[in-house]
Amino acid sequence: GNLARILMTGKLGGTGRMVILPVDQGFEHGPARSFAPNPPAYDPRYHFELAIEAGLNAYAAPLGALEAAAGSYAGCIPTILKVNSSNSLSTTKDQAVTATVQDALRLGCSAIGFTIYPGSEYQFEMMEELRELSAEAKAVGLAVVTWSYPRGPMLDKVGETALDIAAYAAHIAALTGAHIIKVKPPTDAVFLDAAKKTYQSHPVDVKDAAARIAHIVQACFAGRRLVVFSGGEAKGADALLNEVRAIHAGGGNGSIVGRNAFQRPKDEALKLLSDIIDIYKGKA
Ligand code: FBP
Repeated sequence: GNLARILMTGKLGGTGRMVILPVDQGFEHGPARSFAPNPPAYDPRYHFELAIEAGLNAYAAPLGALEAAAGSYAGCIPTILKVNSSNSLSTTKDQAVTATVQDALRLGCSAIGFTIYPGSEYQFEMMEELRELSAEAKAVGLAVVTWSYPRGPMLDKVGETALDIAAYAAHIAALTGAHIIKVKPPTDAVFLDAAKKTYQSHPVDVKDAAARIAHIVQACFAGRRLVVFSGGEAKGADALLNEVRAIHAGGGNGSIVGRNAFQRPKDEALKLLSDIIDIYKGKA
């Protein structure tokens, strides 16, 4: 049904790989920080156009942005309704539920998207909210996409993207029943080793970016769940394409690229997204 629709859409349709455009950074980081680098991106219709023209699999956004553009683009590309959101004015590592499964149905979405923060003081409430929303979404045939971002008192900036912590967060998301799991690309840090909390050596060559991706894929039920990796803040095209090469080589299912797409002028963004798609097609 809806998961298949995401997988069958766009230039990567039918390959098992996908590229998704996520635009919730207005909530997470604020409008100017997100959209001033490329002002046409203040208009939610711009993101639909970008995702459609680039031949992506899906576009993910919070309620208001999907509603504001629904009149023009409903049905043109699978959408993922981001049903919870945080913001940079908050001091707590928590998210508010800002949309419902009913909203997703009304807007013709293929999936709901939900963020959990494993490690935060509020992690268990977030997981319980996710359980309720997932059950509702699955009952009506919607897919569930879970953003799993470790953060909280135990983790410093290095810990948030350390390989073992990223794998742990991905595995937790798989266990909550996500169809698609979204994490940041893991670094070569191994947090629990550093903190001398558990094992002394990690079962992976941490210096090998593709091996790190393969370790995350393994944590997502040995590849029985889909896992995509975020693009992060805007960076040079070569750096991003190298990350994508590692995701492809490590067996990851794709990328979810926001700022690196919509903060560039549209022609540059289309070129970069096309290069990313070519890597996932095995052409580059
Ligand atoms: P980007 O490609 O822009 O990193 O988007 C992916 C994403 O998960 C967004 O959905 C979200 O708003 C953002 O990253 C959160 O990033 P951070 O945790 O660094 O604030």
